[in-house]
Amino acid sequence: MSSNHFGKLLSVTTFGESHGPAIGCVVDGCPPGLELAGDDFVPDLARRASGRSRHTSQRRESDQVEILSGIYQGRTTGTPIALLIRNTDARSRDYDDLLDTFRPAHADYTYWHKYGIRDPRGGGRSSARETTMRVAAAVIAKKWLAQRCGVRVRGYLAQLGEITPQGFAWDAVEGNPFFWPHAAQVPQLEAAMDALRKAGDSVGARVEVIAEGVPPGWGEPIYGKLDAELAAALMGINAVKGVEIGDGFASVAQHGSQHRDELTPQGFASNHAGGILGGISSGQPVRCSIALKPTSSIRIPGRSVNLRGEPVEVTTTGRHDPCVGIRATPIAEAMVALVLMDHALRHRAQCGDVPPQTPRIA
Ligand code: EPS
Repeated sequence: MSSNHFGKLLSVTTFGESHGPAIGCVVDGCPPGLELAGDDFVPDLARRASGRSRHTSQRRESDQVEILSGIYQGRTTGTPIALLIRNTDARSRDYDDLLDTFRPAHADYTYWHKYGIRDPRGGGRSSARETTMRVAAAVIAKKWLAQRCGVRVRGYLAQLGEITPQGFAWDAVEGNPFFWPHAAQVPQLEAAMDALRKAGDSVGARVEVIAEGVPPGWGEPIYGKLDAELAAALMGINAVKGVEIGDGFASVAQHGSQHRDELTPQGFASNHAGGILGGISSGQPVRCSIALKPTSSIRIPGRSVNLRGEPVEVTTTGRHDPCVGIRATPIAEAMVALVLMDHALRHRAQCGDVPPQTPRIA
């Protein structure tokens, strides 16, 4: 009912609030024998963290993972893996003005109506701080997928406001704080973000994730379709307002003769489907992208109401991201990796002994 949990054979439960003592997760269903240590979590948590450039929130958390269970002699034991990260840089006074009102476009209003109580400090449970634990959990999934299945999940920022990449190189993506695939445009992005920050406004973004090496067969008809579960997982990331699989909404204007991915003995002739046919992976790269809305916590005053329903003006101060999309690439990768590992295990459980009858083409 309370939905702090997702996944079937690989499941993740997260807990904690942005300004509570700690956030954490329990990852259950990871097969035994995977080497896992605290250092494994460092790179991806650093990629997601705030305060690593002037273009993100300046809250600086150490994001040090404590592994509380599920590991013996450096390997997973098959039992629940509990991970904990202590919050060390919460500044709750920034939220004093929000005790009595709601930020427009924020979860403040809906949480209040649903629960009748809300932790306004840092947005409480609705804070993007929670995504830290998704990324931590997915470190396990990414490692297992890479080692056991040869699957690599990686993403990049595919649009920032109106700016789109004018070139593409995976090598460029990790070389700038935006996860942008074309290094020559980074000064343009920096200028756009500086202007936005000065104006106290925010902007939306698009992130694309591609999973390579996924074999044919992952995903389940009818209600466990791989694309449906990816969409749900990606849509569940804070600020996400749209998900596309493959060509997504561009498919609307395409003809069947153009959209269909023809099969040849050398492989598929194209990948409009995003690597998923009938809810099951085809063996092509799985391609998804997400639309993130502009952050709701901005300095420009906006109209709202207070708890009594009276009109008020809200201005958000404190440490916020002018574009949450900048930090969303590792989070989107995480959700894709967690869904893929869950489906890999589900496929292995039901169909692991189905013999291949036709050569694989992709
Ligand atoms: C967030 C607001 C800011 C961000 C936070 C997400 O927190 P605070 O107001 O407490 O400084 O820094 O992001 C993180 C702490 C994080 O680790 O991602 C929000 O409103 O969602």
